[in-house]
Amino acid sequence: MIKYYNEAIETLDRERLRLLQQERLVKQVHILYEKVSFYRNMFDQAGISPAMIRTVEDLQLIPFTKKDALRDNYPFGLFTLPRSAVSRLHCSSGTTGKPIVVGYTQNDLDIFSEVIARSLVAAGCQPGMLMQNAYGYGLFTGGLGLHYGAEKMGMTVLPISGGGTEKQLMLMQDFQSDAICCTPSYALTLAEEIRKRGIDKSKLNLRYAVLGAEPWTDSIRTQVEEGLGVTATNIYGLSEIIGPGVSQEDYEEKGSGSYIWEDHFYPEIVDKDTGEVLPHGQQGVLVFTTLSKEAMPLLRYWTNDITSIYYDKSAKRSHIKMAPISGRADDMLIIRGVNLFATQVEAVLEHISELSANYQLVVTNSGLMDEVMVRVETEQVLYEALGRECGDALGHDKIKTAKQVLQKKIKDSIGLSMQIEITAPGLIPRSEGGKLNRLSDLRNKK
Ligand code: ADP
Ligand code: K
Repeated sequence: MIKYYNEAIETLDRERLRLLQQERLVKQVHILYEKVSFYRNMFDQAGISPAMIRTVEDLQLIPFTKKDALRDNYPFGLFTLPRSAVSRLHCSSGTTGKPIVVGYTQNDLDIFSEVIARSLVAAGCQPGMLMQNAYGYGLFTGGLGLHYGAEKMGMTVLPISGGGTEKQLMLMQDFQSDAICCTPSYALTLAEEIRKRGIDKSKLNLRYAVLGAEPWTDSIRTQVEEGLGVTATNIYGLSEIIGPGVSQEDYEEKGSGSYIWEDHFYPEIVDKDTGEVLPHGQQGVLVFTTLSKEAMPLLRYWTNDITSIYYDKSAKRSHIKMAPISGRADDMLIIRGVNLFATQVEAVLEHISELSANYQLVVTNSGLMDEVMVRVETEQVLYEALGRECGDALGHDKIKTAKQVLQKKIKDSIGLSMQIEITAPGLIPRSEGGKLNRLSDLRNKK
């Protein structure tokens, strides 16, 4: 059994880790100033020079790099090298029009595989295990990222990609997959299909699920772990920084946050309005500086993801941890003055056993004010039992009570009154292989 993929680095004492970060940072800042006109102009306009950046604290002198910079320099304008020196290109979806383009040298790809390999060991995987890779292959960084990282770590990879649930379940049984990686919403779909089809869970060999690419909470974790018979951990990342594997939760430290592989990615949490760096433990926008990337390094990249970072003294590794992402700053709803992420509602569902983790938020403003409706499904087994008991499961007292409890818990913990619609199982949209949008914003845009 291996406990670490790269023990020396993963447990490096923090002072030496800091020195390594600074050494890499200094080198990278010089390269960017020399090779990338976007950064040269940024430094010149801010009245700073590369020589002023000597420590990670000095990063605060540098303005943020936002997604616009990638759009404005589309497709290859942020590369430090000619396109011909780049080994691979990936794109992230981007909301409208042109995608965001990222490039990797062979060395960048090695780092990508290295951080994924570390992540998979942290997730509980071991060399020799079979990884069913149900992340999408293609321009998306998830499929190929996990693929090469799992191979490097010594796993057998099944490159099945996302979707095709029938085949996923067949090969999962026939090949006895030990682990699966996919989005949490797709893991939920698979768990549900296993139950629906009456697949005998003792015929499965799954032990670990490595889930990421979208926000999720323990409400989903509980259902996936039970439904697939796995230990499920969180993997986080974004194309601009490298892809998945920027951070990963340890399977024995579940719930305490995900390690950020700090020798390659330097994190800061900043106030979303003022940009001021916030102390450890405080929530804000996650900002990353890459430390070792060659083709497209980024300084203080504004991820738009909301979380906090902190050191966990009792942890196996010395690297800093981040809390689960609450959501993206641009997915945050402001309802009657209250900030709201879908994950806050999801977190409440965990404590109501009558309800499943299949939910959707519908926002409207047909009246004078914005209204949020939570549509959530009844838990399947209970639904069937209650249906047999009284004909209409949704009319059963247990469900009526669950609805009231949900309404009250949401009011108490979030501070908003929401309408609740409890539905029969199967009526809320499911992931068919990729990320799932749980928000339906029907407010008429002015
Ligand atoms: P795309 O934009 O095409 O979906 P990316 O993979 O680059 O491609 O998306 C990265 C974003 O996905 C992150 O900035 C974050 O918002 C979200 N994300 C990725 N992993 C997680 C995770 N484990 N938890 C929450 N959000 C995640
Ligand atoms: K629940």
